[in-house]
Amino acid sequence: MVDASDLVEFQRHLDGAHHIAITSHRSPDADAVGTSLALARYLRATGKEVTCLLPDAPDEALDWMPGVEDIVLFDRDPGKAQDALHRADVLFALDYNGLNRLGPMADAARTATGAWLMVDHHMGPEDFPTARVHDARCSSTAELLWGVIAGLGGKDAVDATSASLLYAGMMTDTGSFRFSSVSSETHRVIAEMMDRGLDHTAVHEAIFGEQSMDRMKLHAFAVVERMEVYPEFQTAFVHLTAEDMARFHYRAGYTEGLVNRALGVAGVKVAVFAKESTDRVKMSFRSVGDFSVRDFAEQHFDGGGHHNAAGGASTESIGVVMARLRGLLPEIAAGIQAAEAPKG
Ligand SMILES: [Mn+2]
Repeated sequence: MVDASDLVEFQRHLDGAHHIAITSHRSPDADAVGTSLALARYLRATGKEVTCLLPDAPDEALDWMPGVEDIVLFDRDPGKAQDALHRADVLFALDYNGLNRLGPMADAARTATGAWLMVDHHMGPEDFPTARVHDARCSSTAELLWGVIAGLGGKDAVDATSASLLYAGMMTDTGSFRFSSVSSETHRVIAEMMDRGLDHTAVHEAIFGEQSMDRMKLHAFAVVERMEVYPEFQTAFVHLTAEDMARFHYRAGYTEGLVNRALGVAGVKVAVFAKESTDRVKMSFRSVGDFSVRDFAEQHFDGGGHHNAAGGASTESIGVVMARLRGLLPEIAAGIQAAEAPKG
């Protein structure tokens, strides 16, 4: 929920701003991109000049989002990105709360002189922003951003297109509305989106409906050849090597959802997906129920995130990471048991 007092500062900074930069995290997901584009649409409707900036490209499943082609990508056009960052009177940080989440764009962002405004739902926000709307219990940045726009008096500027952008963030960040972060407020916001002409079927279809043959084969390969299920520990792992991904002509976003396949195995309460990337092994953690993958990721893999959905990374080899995960199985199982034990 958005507190009206949080928005007084937002309004004050926006009133005096001409150039606004909207930024979000590297490997941007639907919540990051959808909120960036929806906020840009609202601010432009109020007469501002807005540039959306991302460290790198969103995955192909978001190609349908109106305006995505105009986003300035730091890794493709660093000069243009730097200009926009430095020219901005106000900079938004959406769906992240630490500048290191900008990866290669972080240094340029640190030297920006405008006022930072944050809207985010991850744990442990840094204090670089001048003002922020932050709620770690909220389903998504999209849900929070609706509260921000409504609070600033911009409800009428949210049309069917903006509604679809916000809905995409809410839908994907909640695993299609099944995570415990979903509240009655989440559904009230969706009701508002539907009143504005949201075509929720079209959004779902655009994101999950169609996929390339390469992606489908990569998922099939991962499930058949690279999934390890440990029923006695209620845990499943999936991993992909760089070679695996090259074999199926990997593109950004291809591995989206793989961790949920592991989590979907009957009896599995904790799932981990690990993949080799250029300089490190990247990991996604998911759980159902009371076991906190955020704590687990933080403790063992320099990660963080949410209670049921977290990320992490390691500079060890994929082989070492997988061996370490297997070694942690008893600890995970004990954690699941402890989390499920009756309290008090
Ligand atoms: Mn998010």
